[in-house]
Amino acid sequence: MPHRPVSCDLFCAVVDNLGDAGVCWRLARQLAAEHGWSMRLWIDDTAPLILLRPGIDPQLAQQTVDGVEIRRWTAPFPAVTPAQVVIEAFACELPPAYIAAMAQQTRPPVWINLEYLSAEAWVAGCHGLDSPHPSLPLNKNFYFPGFTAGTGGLIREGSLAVPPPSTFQSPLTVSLFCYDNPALPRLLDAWAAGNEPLECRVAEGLPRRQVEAWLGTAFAAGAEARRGSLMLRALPFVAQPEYDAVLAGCDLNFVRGEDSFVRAQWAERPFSWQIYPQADDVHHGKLDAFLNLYAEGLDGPTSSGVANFWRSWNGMGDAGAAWPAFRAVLPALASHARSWAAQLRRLGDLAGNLAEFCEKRI
Ligand code: TRH
Repeated sequence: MPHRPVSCDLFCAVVDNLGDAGVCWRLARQLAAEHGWSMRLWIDDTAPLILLRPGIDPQLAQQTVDGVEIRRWTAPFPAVTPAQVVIEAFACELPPAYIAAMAQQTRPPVWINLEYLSAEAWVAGCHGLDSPHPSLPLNKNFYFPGFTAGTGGLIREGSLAVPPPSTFQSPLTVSLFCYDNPALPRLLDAWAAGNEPLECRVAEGLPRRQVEAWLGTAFAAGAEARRGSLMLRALPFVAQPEYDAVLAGCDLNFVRGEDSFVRAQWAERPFSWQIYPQADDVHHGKLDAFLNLYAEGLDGPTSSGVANFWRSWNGMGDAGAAWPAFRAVLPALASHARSWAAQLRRLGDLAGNLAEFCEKRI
């Protein structure tokens, strides 16, 4: 590790939801804690961050939490000395004044564009490629998280414990974190009408509001409701580390987007993923790209049980009808989840891989 801590500016523009902030906060904290980097996180909206890490003060334009200097990204952008490493998360487009300052540095910063997570086959071929700036003496490197060799791997903190395998006691325990999902009411119907006792722990926000609509009665955080074989518990929103405990405490996890999707894989339990919906159903191809990777090594019934259910959960079928076949393969999926996570760990973690990539170029 270089003597003087590496300085790094990480830029995050919050598009919607929590994931942009969720991924950037995890990465910033890990680079500071595990690699001793001097981290400065520029974020244009701290609201999601405060949910993910209670204690962050929304009033402060500048504060240091968990070894990360958090700065509100405002326009006009303040005149600061660019860091040695500049991470532009999810192609958020850096402030022009900051780019001009980067070009003034005697040693141009290592400029990283951290891409969204995708399982598509082309990702490994684009990982690490660089593109020279059209007019300034700067080079941008594209850095792709991923599930295969040749990518940057996934975010995984060194301190993250591997939970004990689930035991599938009765009731079956399920956590629910999703977007607005038209497939949900049919699934809740199937669970309520089923023979097996099932406890569904419902995350705050979009999931709870949809369950409340299905119940037709108030269902505030902390509330419980029973319908036939289905027991529903409304969870409060918990900080990121506690969310890992929610995932580790269930037999099956419904997750979405990017960060919770990755955490579900580190929880080494069966999961169902609602991918971030995009126009023209572009996300369907991305879903299948991951399914093809994830289902490698699974036998026919397990693979089709997963594929049919996930596709139904993402608008391509009836999740209520696809549930029994998915339920039947959960034990097989539970052991697959452990070998899958072991396979992912062999890629190294994204923060470690990124630090190595950058430190070679500083
Ligand atoms: O919130 P998301 O839907 O974020 C999305 C995705 O990142 C998507 O890729 C991106 O394009 C879009 O934003 C703009 O889902 P995600 O990525 O799972 O982020 C949710 C975060 O919330 C994650 O860090 C886990 C965290 N979380 C908690 O910390 N506590 C909780 O109680 C819950 C339910 C979630």
